[in-house]
Amino acid sequence: MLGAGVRDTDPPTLFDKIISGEIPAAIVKQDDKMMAFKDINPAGPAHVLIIPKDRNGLTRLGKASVEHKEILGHLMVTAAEISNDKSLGFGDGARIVVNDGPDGGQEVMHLHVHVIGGRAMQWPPG
Ligand code: D5M
Repeated sequence: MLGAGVRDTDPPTLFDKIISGEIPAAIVKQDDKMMAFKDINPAGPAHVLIIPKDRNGLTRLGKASVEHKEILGHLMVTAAEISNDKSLGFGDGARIVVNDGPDGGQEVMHLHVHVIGGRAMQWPPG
């Protein structure tokens, strides 16, 4: 499903296969709009990725426009809920980050929010 005015003609990614169940993932939370699953290459004791089920043109955050504000808000509220979930290994706070494009270190071109925690983070990141 595409939002008004958005044509998502970019190639699918492995996250589409996670959404469809073709590739297994450790899903921690999902609803009709988003899926959250454990990162296969965790950067901390707890590391969850949150993705929109309908990419709707959001290969990267830099493609966002006003029509995406509802899903972007939903992803952030979900990030807050996950970062507070001690059963997932999170402590007091987390590094919640979106890598955007080549300079941001993004590898998978399907918008995703990283929620990383369970240890104290350093700043600046590499
Ligand atoms: O982050 C892309 C992230 O996607 C990176 O942290 C690894 C993760 N990844 C890659 N394949 C999988 C599977 N199959 N399951 C779970 N997590 C996965 P980026 O911000 O694009 O660099």
